[in-house]
Order: sequence, then C-alpha cells, then structure tokens
Amino acid sequence: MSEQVWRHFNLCPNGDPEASIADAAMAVRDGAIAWVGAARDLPREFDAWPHHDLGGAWVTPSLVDCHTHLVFGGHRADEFALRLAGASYEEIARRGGGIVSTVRATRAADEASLLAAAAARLEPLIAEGVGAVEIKSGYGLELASERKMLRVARELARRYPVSVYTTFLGAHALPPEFAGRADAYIDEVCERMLPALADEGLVDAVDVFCERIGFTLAQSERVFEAAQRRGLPVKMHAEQLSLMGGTALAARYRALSADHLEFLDEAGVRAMKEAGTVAVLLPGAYYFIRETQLPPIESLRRHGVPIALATDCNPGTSPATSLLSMLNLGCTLFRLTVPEVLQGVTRHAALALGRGERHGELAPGRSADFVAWSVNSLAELAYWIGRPLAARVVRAGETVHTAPVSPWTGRAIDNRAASLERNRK
Ligand code: DI6
Ligand code: FE
Repeated sequence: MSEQVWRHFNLCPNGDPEASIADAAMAVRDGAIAWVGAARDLPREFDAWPHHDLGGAWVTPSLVDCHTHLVFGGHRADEFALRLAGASYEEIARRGGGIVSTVRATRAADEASLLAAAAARLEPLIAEGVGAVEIKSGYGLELASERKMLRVARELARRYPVSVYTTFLGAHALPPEFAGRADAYIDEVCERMLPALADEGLVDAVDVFCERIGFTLAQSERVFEAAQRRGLPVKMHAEQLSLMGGTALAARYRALSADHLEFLDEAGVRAMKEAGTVAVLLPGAYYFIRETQLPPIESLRRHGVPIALATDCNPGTSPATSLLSMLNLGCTLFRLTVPEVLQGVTRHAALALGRGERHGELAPGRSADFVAWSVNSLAELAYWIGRPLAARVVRAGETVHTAPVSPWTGRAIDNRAASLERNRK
C-alpha cells in the first residue's frame, strides 16, 4: 500500500478560484485521494505518512482536453501558405484539399507511424498538465482506416500517463469514393463502420460534422440514431461556419457537447441548457481560420450553459498542441474570464466528456491526478503565452513529469524563482 501526504500548496480543487484553499494538504492512498482540505484541518491519522512539500505552488486538477483530432497523417503547412495567399478554408475544401488531403495521408500511414506522429503531439500536452484527452477518428473515412486511428488512440492510453476517450467521427467529411453519394456514405457509417468499431470496444462517443461542407441535419440525425441504438453518447461539430440548427438537434439527442458554435443562436443556447449539453469553444480554430463571428458568449452565460475550451488539435484549422495557449486565446479573443477558462479545461471539460465523476475535480475518493504549477497566481495560467508552467504533473499519486532542468544552471526551470527569492528575504 502506498501512502503519502502532499503539503505546502494552494489548492484550486475544481477550476473555480472562488473555491480555492490557501495552504492545503492532500493525503493519497494507493493513487486515490483519502483526504483533502486546509492543512490545519489535516486529521492526525495522516501525520505519520511520508510528506511531500510542494513549495507553495498552486495546485489544480489535471487539465482535460475534451476535443482533439490528435491522430492524423501528414500536416497541412502547405495549405496554410495557400490560405495566406487568399484562399478560404471552404474554397480549399471544395477543391479537394483540406480534410480530404489529410484523409489520403492518414490512409497511407501505417499504425506505427501514425502512433509516433500522434505521440509527438500528445507529449507536449501531458508535459503541460493534461491528464485526459478526447481523440476523434474521422481522417480514415473507411472502416479499416477509422479502426487504425482509434486503435492508435487506445494505444496512446496504454503508453502514456493520460486517460484517452475515443470518439468515432466517421461523418467528418465525404470520402472521394462517395462523391455525390453522401446518403450512401451515411449508410456505411451507420450500418457498417459504427457497429463494427463499437463491437471492438474502440468507441466511447460519436460525433458528426454538421455543416454545409460536412453533413446535413437529416444525415446527422441518422448517425445519432445509430449511436443511440448502441447506447453511445453523441456530440456535434455545430454552427462553426454557418447556422445549421445542428445544436438543437444535438440537444434533442442529449448530446454531451456541441462544439465550435460561432454561429449559434439563442434558441440553440436554450436547447443546450435544457439538455445539459456543454458548449465546447475552440479558440484555436477561430484564431487559425481568422473567423470574425464570435460565439454567443453572453447568451451562454445568461442561460448558464457550462463552457469548456479545447485545442481542437487538427492539421487543418487548429494545429495546436498547447491547451494553456487556449486559455489565453479564450480570454483575449472571446473575452472569457479567468475563472471561466480555468473551469473550461477542468470541471466543464470533464462534463463535456461525460466523465465529470472521474476528471476535472480533486475530492476524496477520486484519483490523485493533479498539477503543481510554477505560478504565484492562478491568472498566470491564462496570462503567459507559450510558457511551460507545470512544475510537477501527478497521476494517481505518481509524479509523471517535472519541470525541465535548465542546461545552463542545472536547476529545474521555475517561473516563480525570482519572487520566491524575494519572499525568502
Ligand atoms: N471542424 C474543424 O475545425 C476540423 N474538423 C471539423 O469538423 C477541421 C478538420 C480539418 O480541416 O482537417
Ligand atoms: Fe474539431
């Protein structure tokens, strides 16, 4: 049996700074939290357990990246250059570039190279403090290649200290061999691909890209029905480029989340509230495609729809491998507040995965998955751009990552060092 007490830290247990506890302590037995609270209240029984001093760090639950397309072949830096020369995302997609070019690269890649490429994107997320990540298929668009993507996602979970939740996104784009036959492709998705992959245990949830360049409302609904028959929860890429009404449909199917939402209207917000659907905002995609239509933040707030943030890591619209950067973009571009973005990558992101009981909060009985941050205030997590801030990443009580050691000083890189020096004087 392993027993430990973590001491000397400030705790933000669920992403809400209001719930913070100064000078907290946490007792961990066999990877699970036995007790957590203010250090002065630590029960005597834990006094004999080995202590770890976190040096006055801020601690939050491990972060949750609840929307990624982390597994894919190749990249699209060339297309990025075309867009800089004036082509729009939709134009490129209509010309057979865009998603379909990643489909070609993903189909051509073998499992080992897909795994290596995805691992190289996952590692920076883990080092940054991400303890749970959702990974979608959707660049295979045929049974064997979708299976390959989902198997790679499952393999990442075996190799890395991170929870992976898989989402089948067969309805991401129309594969070239089905050109002009979208309904026939949806038959394939619903009748062959989804049942087979679900039977193999590769699918935790089902997603649809409901969009002019994706699938219609009627097609999306067929995919949702197929998911429902299998007892799988659904989510949707909705209202990203236009108002399709997908969110209201998703809400009717009690979707875990509706994602993107730039063009969402008030009726859609109300439907989300009633269904308990989380609004997943993706500021990386908004930024990267230089969108100007802002998601309806005020309306989401007014109706009390939980807001989550994610990287949307994908080669076409958000080549992002930093969730902390999304906090900054969420604040600067969407005018979200610091408490909103912190909850957006902890509690609310866990809800968007339907895993609120497992991730996004530190409480007795839960796995001791947390990050000790090298910051003096929580706002720094949203403030710095591109600065590694995790001093220690802990999963089930085990340290899985610590801040890198400076090759120049030989000491761990600690962003608080200067002010700590000052405090000591
Ligand atoms: N919306 C997105 O932003 C990504 N997929 C989607 O449905 C983009 C996918 C890509 O361009 O590769
Ligand atoms: Fe996406």
